[in-house]
Amino acid sequence: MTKPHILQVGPYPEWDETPLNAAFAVHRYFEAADKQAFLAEIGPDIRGIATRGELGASRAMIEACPNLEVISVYGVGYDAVDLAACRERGIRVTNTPDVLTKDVADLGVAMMLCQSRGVIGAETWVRDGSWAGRGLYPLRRRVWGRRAGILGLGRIGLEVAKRLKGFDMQISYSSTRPKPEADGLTFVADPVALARDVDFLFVTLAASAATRHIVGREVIAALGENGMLINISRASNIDEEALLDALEQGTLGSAALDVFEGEPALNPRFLALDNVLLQPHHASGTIETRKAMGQLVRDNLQAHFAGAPLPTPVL
Ligand code: 8YV
Repeated sequence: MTKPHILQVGPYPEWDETPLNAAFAVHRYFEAADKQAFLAEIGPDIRGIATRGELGASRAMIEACPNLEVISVYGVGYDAVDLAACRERGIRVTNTPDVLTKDVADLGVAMMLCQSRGVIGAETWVRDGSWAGRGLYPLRRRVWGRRAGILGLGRIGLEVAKRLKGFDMQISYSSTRPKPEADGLTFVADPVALARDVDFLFVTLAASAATRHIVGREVIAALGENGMLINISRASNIDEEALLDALEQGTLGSAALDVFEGEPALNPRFLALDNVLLQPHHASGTIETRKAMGQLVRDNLQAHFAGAPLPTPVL
């Protein structure tokens, strides 16, 4: 039997490349020098796309593949896949939920701790001789017992809340509606009101056109000069210009960010700031989770081509 032809949008770890190449005829989009010419040549053969959360699949890419049947996303977020283009042609879309939830929550909480206690600066303080030369490291803010807000109480938001309870924090959340599973958490419908009442604001929303810049100037101002914004979702949920202005002017205390507009080429204004912790979009980046994500990407593709139910369908 001939292997289905698939388009691979970005690289995967070696442990995924081998089984992917064994099961499919793989065309590596990311290695093509002339991407348009590459798509024009192999597009008609392509029946599946294997992509990553942040890379997605654009309408142009989808249209260049007239025989496309399925798009399998390595990631829970599928906002970079043009779903309208998929719906028009009945193209199936899958993602990798659940397997990454706890790692993403872990990194969010690690970023909060790291930033609030100044762990990176304190490490430098030891290494550059400041401890011996200048004395004690400047004091930073406590985490336990303070107030946390979670914007978007889905799977990841709930896991963040579970962890924050261990720090005896007062936890509030904003979501489209109150959630029965939000045991011990206070519902605040308005994100501005949520931000006003907390010290740490976690953004754990699934991104969509409706959530674009939901964290705008008002939310950032409400969080204020002692507040910290932690983003482990998508950059589009935050008005980055407003965030940069507030961080530069000190009207927002600090931020801890795993995602950026135009990443990995982030706005250089971030690099000049010392009140922001920068991470390279790796909240799901553990060996265990990435292996499970890669397996699920293949399981979805294989189920589709075998005519079996998709394990984790989006569309
Ligand atoms: C990325 C993600 O897909 O789950 C998501 O939505 O953004 C991530 O897991 C991951 O960084 C791999 O590129």
